[in-house]
Amino acid sequence: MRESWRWFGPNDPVTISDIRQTGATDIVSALHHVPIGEIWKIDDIRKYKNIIESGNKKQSPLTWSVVESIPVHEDIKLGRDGCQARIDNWITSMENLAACGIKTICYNFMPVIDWTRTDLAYKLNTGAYALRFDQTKFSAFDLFILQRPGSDADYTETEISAAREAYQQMSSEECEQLTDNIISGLPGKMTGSYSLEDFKNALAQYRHIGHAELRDNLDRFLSHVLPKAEKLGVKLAIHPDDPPRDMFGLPRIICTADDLDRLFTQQPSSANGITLCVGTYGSRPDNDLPAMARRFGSRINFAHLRGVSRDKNEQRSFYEANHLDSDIDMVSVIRELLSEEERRGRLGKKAENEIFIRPDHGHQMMDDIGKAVNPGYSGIGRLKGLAEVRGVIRALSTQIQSGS
Ligand code: DNO
Repeated sequence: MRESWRWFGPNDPVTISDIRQTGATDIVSALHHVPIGEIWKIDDIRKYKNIIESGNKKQSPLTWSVVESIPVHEDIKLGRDGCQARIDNWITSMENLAACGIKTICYNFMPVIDWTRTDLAYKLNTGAYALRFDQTKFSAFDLFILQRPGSDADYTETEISAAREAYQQMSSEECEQLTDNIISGLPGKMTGSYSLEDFKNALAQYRHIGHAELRDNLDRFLSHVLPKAEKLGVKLAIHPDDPPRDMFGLPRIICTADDLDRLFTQQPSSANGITLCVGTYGSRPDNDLPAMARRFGSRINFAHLRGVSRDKNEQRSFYEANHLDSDIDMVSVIRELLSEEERRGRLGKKAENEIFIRPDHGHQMMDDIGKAVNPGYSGIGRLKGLAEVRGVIRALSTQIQSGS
């Protein structure tokens, strides 16, 4: 298991020296400044890698090992004429990364929006702040703020009246904040940030794209990317759609174990793999995370170890809980990941196949409260998450080694 940490680049308030103190050994990052769809040049990658690794001789070393993410241009997801040039650019970026030794690449195939939350500072009873997705607030945004044409067909009468009530109770500042949270693009954004009008237009482009069409477009993308990845020894890691279900009338196709089965049936290449984002998959009650970790073990190239706590009466709403105390049995998930590594070891490929894990979306707590942070990516909360998860890994590894 390789402990990694996401770093958003030189402007990230959590610095490389801070990260060294966490005990993580690997960095997860991206060239966030390169416009989506353009090539990541080798010189830029080297420069960036150098910022991360230049202190390695004197200090405990950090290696840029995982890319999260090379964004996939909307033209590719839409299967537009001319998208081949965008696919070629994506491949060139992958080749350039591989030439610099960076061979694990996370990406996603969510149309228009990336991960989405309604609250970025949801106060917990501990006094810390968490991220939250509230289905009623989300519907209120879709129906009454965005006023997406046709949106009422996606909700029941009861949902519409609950959303109307929530909307009527929101102040104009709250409406603005909600709009901002949903459409302005969270950190590490893989999509643009939109005005309400642009956002509506972006959604409208998918009018004729259903699940089948989007899957075909993913297939087309992968059928070009995977053969090259195999040759380069690059491992891809598709991130699930977060939250894992259709939103704004857009199809979302990486949400469940069935979706993953379909993905690997269509594209069996050994380079085709996943990011097991435990929190994302876990925000659906029908995803059994330890079972998924077991079933897709050989395909897991990267894991985000965080948990969510779903609302009792509305299972689509959740907040991001402590890493070990959520609706997900994290200890069992970690046990599955360790067994997978052991299996790889028996096949003689442990070293090159260790699974990169990272803590994800920590709480904003203690000295981080009141600081400008990237939502979900403040230092102390993630440090707590990493420390907890590390303890579990250590304890389970000892048990596994001693055969108990
Ligand atoms: C959120 C992240 C996502 C993720 C992308 C992967 O914190 O998990 O932004 O990086 O969806 O492509």
